Amino acid sequence: MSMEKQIQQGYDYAREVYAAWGVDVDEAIKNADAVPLSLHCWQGDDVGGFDTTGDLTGGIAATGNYPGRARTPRELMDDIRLAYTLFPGRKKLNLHASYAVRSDKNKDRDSYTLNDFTPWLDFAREQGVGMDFNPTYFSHPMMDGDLSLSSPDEKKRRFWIEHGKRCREIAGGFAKALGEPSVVNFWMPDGTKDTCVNTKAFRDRMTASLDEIFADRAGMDLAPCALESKLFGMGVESFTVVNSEYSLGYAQSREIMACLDAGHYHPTEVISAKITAVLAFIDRILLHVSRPVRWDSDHVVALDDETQRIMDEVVWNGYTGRVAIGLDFFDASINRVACWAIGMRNTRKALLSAFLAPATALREAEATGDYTRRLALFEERRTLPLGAVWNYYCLTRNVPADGAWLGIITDYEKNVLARRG
Ligand code: RNT
Ligand code: ZN
Repeated sequence: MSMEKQIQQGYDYAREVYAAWGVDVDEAIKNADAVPLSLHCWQGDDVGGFDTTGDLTGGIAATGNYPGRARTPRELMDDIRLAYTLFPGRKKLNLHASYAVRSDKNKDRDSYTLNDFTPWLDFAREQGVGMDFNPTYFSHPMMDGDLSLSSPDEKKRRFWIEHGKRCREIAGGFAKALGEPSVVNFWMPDGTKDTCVNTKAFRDRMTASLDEIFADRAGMDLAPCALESKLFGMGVESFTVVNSEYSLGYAQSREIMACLDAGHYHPTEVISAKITAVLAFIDRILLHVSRPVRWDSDHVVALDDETQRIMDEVVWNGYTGRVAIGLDFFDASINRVACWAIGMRNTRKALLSAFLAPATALREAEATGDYTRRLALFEERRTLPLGAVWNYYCLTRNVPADGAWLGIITDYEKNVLARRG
């Protein structure tokens, strides 16, 4: 039997199974397909970027040295171009400021303009995707150790304030050019390795800096800003200026978005438990979908319980319009293009599964207090034929089904990545 025929048969079977639960498979596919997922450029080159030559700093690390890292904007675009053919659904490109292709080599991060990202804008146009953006508060000589916006060094602090403002302008440019809002995510490593005495002073300086960056409210529609919290970074273990409480308070009081990264909390704390709590008081959030293995390790997103719970919470509570979703991981120990494909396919699969779930039956069980039935349904849902619907979805979008995409990457590795030296 041809693969196409097999997939069609699987779909026919799955459609009936789901119909028995009152679920319309085609509707679920349409809904899952429409949610934008933002692909992070930094998986392709181990968060290296193109505007500095130094080491990665800021308490984050990509471990491994698998061959084939993208070394130039061209190579990174080639890799992303291929990755985009390996998963279905609406996508965006998530770029860091450090990936500037500078029009003038003397320009620094405090003076970047849209012109320094022209090749990326052209690439986004070519691919028909929107763009998200991130100021880069790490891997740069103007960092004060691990401090940026909270630095007591006024010259450095001012440099990073200007960087934040430039990034808002650039993202506004992306949004105008592409006709789709560009979310600007602010994450900075600021904190101290050992116990901090004057924690208030650091936070006061951070607040003053952020307030200056966000003072101009114009442009927030086209380029909405988010603040990402963190628990700790390597070398920044004892005190983090923008921790969870800080970011939620800031985002709520200043009417910006909060960014929740799956790896930025205590090991048993999960962001799926926070989504409707945060959205009760904050208008929109950004999610960094990642996989923390014992710590903020940024492993490739798996189709695990937490990824599923995240998507269930977003979808079942009707929050797809108020939640922006980006991927955030960097694994240098395996094929980097495969990382994108695996992470994106899993994230989209979790979305599809959320839309396919017997939500009406689940809600009914809960509403009638029948928690036994609710649990039974939750468990039976795990073995519903998601894979059959997924493969059909891929087929109809001209994207390889499960089992058919890895070979494409293996060829690319042989013909392109292995030659990079
Ligand atoms: C770091 C944050 C942040 C970065 C990217 C590169 O802990 O998660 O989002 O991963 O900005
Ligand atoms: Zn993140």
